[in-house]
Amino acid sequence: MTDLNAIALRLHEAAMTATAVPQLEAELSTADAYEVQRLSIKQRLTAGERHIGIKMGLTSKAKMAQVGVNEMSWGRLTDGMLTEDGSTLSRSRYIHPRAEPEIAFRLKRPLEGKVTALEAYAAIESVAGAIEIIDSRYKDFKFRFSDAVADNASSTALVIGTWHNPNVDFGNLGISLEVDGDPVEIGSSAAIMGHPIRSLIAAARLMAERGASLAAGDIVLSGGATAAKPLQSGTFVRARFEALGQAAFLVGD
Ligand code: OOG
Ligand code: MG
Repeated sequence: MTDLNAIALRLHEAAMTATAVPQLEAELSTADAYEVQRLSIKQRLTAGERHIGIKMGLTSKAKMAQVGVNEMSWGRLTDGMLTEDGSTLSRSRYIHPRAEPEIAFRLKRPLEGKVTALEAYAAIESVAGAIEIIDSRYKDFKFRFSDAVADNASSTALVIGTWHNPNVDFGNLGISLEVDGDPVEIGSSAAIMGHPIRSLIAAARLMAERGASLAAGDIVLSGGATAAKPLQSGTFVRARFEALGQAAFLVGD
């Protein structure tokens, strides 16, 4: 029998010490991979961090192509991962961090299982442009679907821009990711499953398969609209979003 707790502890340790680990030897079942994820994030919750929502993974073609995995996943977000907009992120706390522009939702109602687009819209309190910082704990950022699920879908930090009223039409907004003012990735929120609302609907459905659901107050990250960009110390990373403003951070040592 695979010791899921041992794998969870290994991945948690890797995240806390910014040390890459080899890819898992045996391929976990999807159920086991989500259980490892739960057990690993439990370490953070036991240490005092608070669950704040979830992140969707691989909801755009650009993201799937970058990591060679074609299946959507989700991971758990804690308040320890929140980085204030405009602040400095310390590069040395991570292994090989990358930034990607995303749409963030904050919910005012729970969402569980199979929901319609209308129900998903009705649950949104506010919407924002965001940057997710991902940092696979596996060597060379290489993984299979189940490895990444166990590793909390590579989540490590998030920066959220100003929250907006959800009546902004966020289906096809221009997005650019800049490093030191130069656009390095250009895209649209439509790259996220054709429309980011579909990512929120998928979040409720995929979570239900694991006995989980979204609560009022939860944040949901849509998944990256473009490929992710590796972070270099001393640079300024900003994502600009049509109609939603921007989110930004400095990469420190
Ligand atoms: C997996 C996580 C994917 C996204 O936005 O698609 C993800 C990875 O690329 O490491 O966060
Ligand atoms: Mg992401």
